[in-house]
Amino acid sequence: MSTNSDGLRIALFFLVTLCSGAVGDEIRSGGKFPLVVSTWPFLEAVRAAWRSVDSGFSAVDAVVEGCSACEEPRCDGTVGPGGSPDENGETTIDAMIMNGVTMEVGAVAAMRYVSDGIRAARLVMQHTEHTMLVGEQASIFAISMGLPGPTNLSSEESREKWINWKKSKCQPNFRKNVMPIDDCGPYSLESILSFGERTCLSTKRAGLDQSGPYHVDRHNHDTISMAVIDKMGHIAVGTSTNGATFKIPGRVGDGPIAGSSAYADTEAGACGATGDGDIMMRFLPCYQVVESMRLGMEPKLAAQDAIARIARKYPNFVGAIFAVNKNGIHAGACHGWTFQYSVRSPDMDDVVVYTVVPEMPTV
Ligand code: SD4
Repeated sequence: MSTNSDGLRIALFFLVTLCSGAVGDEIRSGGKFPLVVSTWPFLEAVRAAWRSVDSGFSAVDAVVEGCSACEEPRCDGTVGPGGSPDENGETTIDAMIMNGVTMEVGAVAAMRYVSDGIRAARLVMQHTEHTMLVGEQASIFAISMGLPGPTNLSSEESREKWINWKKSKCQPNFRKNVMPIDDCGPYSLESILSFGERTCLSTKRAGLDQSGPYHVDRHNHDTISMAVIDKMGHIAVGTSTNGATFKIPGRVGDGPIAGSSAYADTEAGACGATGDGDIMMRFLPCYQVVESMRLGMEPKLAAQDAIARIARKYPNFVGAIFAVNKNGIHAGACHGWTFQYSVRSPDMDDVVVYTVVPEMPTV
């Protein structure tokens, strides 16, 4: 959550970057390492990661500190507990961590009753041979390994949001090709078939306008995705989100999917993503970005190329990416919304927020 002075800092920076024409350009981190990069102006999260990595902790430790600092105050309502109620009004957590030295990954998906997403993900990475645990079994594992729970992850705000959504007949929602199209469930395929030809099904979407998807914006759909390069030059990434508001229970977004919401390889660089995970996870954009940088592409072009590949198939999708290569050069690209990402490096007095406007790539 930004303080007033954070808000002022962001406004000032926005003005400065607009005036200098530096919005969205590729930036070289002067002092090099350590380096922290995060989606959105999650200033306290970046500061927490910075304190950790600057005092000598590893990139993995710093990612955990940074993402945790966003989970506790529920950044933007969509990270940590108490946000994004699903169709049943429940909040669940998706989170992932990746060590770019060992390529180990730990993730939890649709985790219930435990609010510490990134810590649960680290437990999976460091204390199992697995990569991902899901649902209630992820919660049982996390609690058995010492995390607090079971806890009700709803908040007054998420309950109110859900009650209002129920009152508006569960609109909008994520159903398609089912009946009823304009009310709450139970939903069925049978009743729609009675309308006639099966080819008509594609026009029967519940709560969705054919011209565009469920409206995705920062306040129903958000992720902290963070990359840290530590003093050794080792890279780690992590993500945490409570996903998409009014999602169908059981839905898992891109947050816990390595290569989609984030990816790291110390030999190449890192990437973090935010946006419509249901679309983005079909393209593994962060894997693409890191592999492009490995082949020599500059971060700006790598990020633009990954976003453009999605936009060609889904022109209405909303999403954004930051890319940072192993030398600390960073950039962002976005589609459908204006994106901001935050950086802290040794040559900065505090976190700097970069603004990226949507654009089609020149390639
Ligand atoms: C998801 N991508 O679950 C995540 C949440 C998000 O901005 O919005 N990120 O789809």
